[in-house]
Amino acid sequence: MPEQLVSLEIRDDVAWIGLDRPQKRNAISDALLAALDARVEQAQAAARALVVFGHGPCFSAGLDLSEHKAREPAEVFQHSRGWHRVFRRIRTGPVPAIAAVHGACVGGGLELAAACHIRVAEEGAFFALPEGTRGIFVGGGASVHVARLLGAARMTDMMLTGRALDAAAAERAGLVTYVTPGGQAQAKAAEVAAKVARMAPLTVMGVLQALPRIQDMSEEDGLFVESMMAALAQTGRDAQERLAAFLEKRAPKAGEG
Ligand code: 1HE
Repeated sequence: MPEQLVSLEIRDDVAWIGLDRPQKRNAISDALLAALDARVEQAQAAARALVVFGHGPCFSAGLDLSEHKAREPAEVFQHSRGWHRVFRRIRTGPVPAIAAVHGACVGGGLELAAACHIRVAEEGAFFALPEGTRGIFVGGGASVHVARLLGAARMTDMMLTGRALDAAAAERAGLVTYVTPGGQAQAKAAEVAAKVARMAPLTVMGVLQALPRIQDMSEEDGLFVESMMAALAQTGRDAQERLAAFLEKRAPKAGEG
């Protein structure tokens, strides 16, 4: 039987996407990347939040180095563009994605986590960009997206020295927004995903579609798009019902969940 490579389970509006190649530390081979792409497409059609996690001892060891020993420049270029396509599906798709990280989250594994919208890490997780040690460069979007999360200065340090960030340092740097005790990343991700799945669809659309684009705009253009998005969200049926629920004391107060 062929290896499954990526598992998918849907429970209560949440899709659980598991990198499932633990004997190779979930190293991302071409086949695993294709399986991930297919699973993400299925999950986005069926769920309101998705969680990406790793089976076995870690999240992911990144690029499958065994497939990269001898590739021509044009092949590497197309391969990198392929990673961008798959991660773009996650980043710009309709469903918020949460990475639940334990153990190693390195190289392309970190790029995958960075493609998700929220990152949860357990104590003991670590983040690194060992490309320099291997004589290669990032190719799954890190120069743009990891640099935005961490700041180019920290990414430069990680790439030039091979330094790893533990979960606490990753939280201080803004890479992860929840740190849990060992063994608890998936439980926390489930809690976060349940909240995300209940959020108003047009607000989710604004956060996933407008907010990242606004980061690339001038101040005036960004504020213009924000107002357009507000006009769209606030005049929807969902807003009318949710605002009324608060005013009639049927909805939780801010911070209550
Ligand atoms: C692999 C890979 C891999 C493990 N490609 N086979 N990524 C890296 O440079 C990270 C390389 N991996 C590691 O540093 C370590 O494996 C870990 C810290 C992630 C985990 O250590 P450990 O002790 O749990 O496992 P291990 O004994 O090192 O590895 C177990 C097996 O997985 C072993 O194979 P085996 O047949 O000898 O059992 C390893 O060879 C295999 N394995 N990682 C292939 N990455 C779009 S560009 C992105 C660029 C990058 O991602 S660069 C970063 C690459």
